Amino acid sequence: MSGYSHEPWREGKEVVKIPSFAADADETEIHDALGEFGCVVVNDLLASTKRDDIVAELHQAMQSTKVIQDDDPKEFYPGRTRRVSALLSRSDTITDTLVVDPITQGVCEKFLLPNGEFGYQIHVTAALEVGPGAREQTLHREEDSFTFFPLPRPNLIVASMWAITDFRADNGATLLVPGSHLWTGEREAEPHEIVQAEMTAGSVLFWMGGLLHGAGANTSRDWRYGVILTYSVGWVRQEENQYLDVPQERLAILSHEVKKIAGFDMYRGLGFYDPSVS
Ligand SMILES: O=C(O)CCC(=O)C(=O)O
Repeated sequence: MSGYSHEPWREGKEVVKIPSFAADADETEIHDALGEFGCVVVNDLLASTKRDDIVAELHQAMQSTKVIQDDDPKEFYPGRTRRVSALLSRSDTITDTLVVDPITQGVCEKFLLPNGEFGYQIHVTAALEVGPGAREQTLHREEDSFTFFPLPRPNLIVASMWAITDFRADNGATLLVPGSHLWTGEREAEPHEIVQAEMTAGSVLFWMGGLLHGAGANTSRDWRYGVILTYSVGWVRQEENQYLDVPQERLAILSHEVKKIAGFDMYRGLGFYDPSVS
C-alpha cells in the first residue's frame, strides 16, 4: 500500500486522506481500507491505449449529448456535464476490460456476496464528463433508493470510477466523505470531512454504496472524464435497466461472464423467463 494517514487540517480539524494503492497491492489491504474508510484509489490500472479506445467508442454518443448551460441548482445532475449510459452496449473495451477487471471482481466478492450469496450484478453504467464551470453535485449515497433499510445500511452496492483523464481538485474530482458509509441518518458531513479523489488517468476509485459522494465543481478549462460502474447484490432491482439497454443482438456477442455480471443469469429463483417467446 502506498500509504494512508491522518494529517492535521489547517483549522485544527483532521482530514482523512483517501487510501491509495499500487495496482499490484495486496487485495486484503485494499479490502480492509475500503471497509474502514469506505473509499480507496488503485493507481495505474488502465493503459492509455484502452482509455483512448473507450473515448473513441463513446465519442459519438458523448458528442450527441445535450450540454445544459443554464444550470438548475435543484437538479441532481449539474449543468455543463455530459452523461452517457448503456455502456455495455456501446463499448467493447468496457465490457472486455473494466467489467471483468479482477480487482473489481474481488471487491464485489468481498463486499456483496456476504449479503447476496447467489451473485452480484451491474447496477449502473455511465460515462461522465464534468465540464468547465460545472458546480458541485449534491452529496448522496448510491444506496439511497433502498429506503427500506435505515442507515447505516447493509452493503448492497459497491461503486467504481475509472479515471479516463486525470482527476484533479480543480477539474471536478469526485467528492467523498470517508467513513460516512458507517454513519446513522442524523449525521451530516461537515466541510472539513469532504475530500476529493484526485488520481491520475488510468486509476480507479472504489467506494461503498453507503458512502456520501458527488461530482466536484470544475473551475478549470478542461473536461474531467470518468466511467462509473456500480455493482449491486443480485436480489435488488438494478438502477439501469440492462434488459432494455442491452438489445438481443448485443447480448448474443457478450461473453457468459459479462452476461452474468450484467444480470442475465437467474438469482436463485428470481429472473426466470420462457425462451419460446423471446
Ligand atoms: O462524477 C462523479 O464524480 C460522481 C458522479 C455521481 O456520483 C453520480 O452521477 O451519481
